Amino acid sequence: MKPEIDYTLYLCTDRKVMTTESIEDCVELAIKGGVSVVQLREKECTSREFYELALAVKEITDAYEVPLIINDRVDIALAIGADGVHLGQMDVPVQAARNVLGPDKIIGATAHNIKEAEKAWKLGADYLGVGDVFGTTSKLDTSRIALDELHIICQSVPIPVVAIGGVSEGNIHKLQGSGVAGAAVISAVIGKENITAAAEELIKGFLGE
Ligand code: 3NM
Repeated sequence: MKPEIDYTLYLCTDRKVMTTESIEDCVELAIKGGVSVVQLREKECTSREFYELALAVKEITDAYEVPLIINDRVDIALAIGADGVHLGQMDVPVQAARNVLGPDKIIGATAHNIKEAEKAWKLGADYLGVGDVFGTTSKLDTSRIALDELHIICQSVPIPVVAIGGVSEGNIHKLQGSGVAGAAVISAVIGKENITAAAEELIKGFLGE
């Protein structure tokens, strides 16, 4: 059965940004702060390294019962028994991933506008990552999306939408009322000295506490 995912605080990993020695450490510290879903995002390692890292991270996410999503790589998601995969516009199409992964895996897709969002939903995506909402410094090839457009996307698709790009403790409250199911972050969690506290603060900000 497809897992129910709480998207409130969605962590994407990035070894260039993290303040810990290892990805495993930053994932565990972030989960302790309340991160509700983890995406393992590796851009520069071999397939073997990615596979082995994914297995190691899965031990942690399993121990805390937090879902694990693999970025880009349908094969690695399948090989390690991850909960799903996240696909960008340059990755294999959603329906091709669905053919490989079957009905029970989560497939997330990146969308930068309403057209891409509706297309991904119609092709069978389970959730959308929509950005760049606040101006990221962690990814180069992004373009900003206005909060108004984010809101329209949330109203246009019946699947959860997660806002991404430059989300921080100082701006996460602006997502309230937009209709998003959560916020996806890299630097505002794993780029901080106290990763656990950073995650806790973001959740409070998102929930308006
Ligand atoms: N995708 P940070 S922005 C992975 O706009 C990613 O599609 C984006 O990192 C998009 O929280 C982004 O440090 C990086 O800004 C998010």
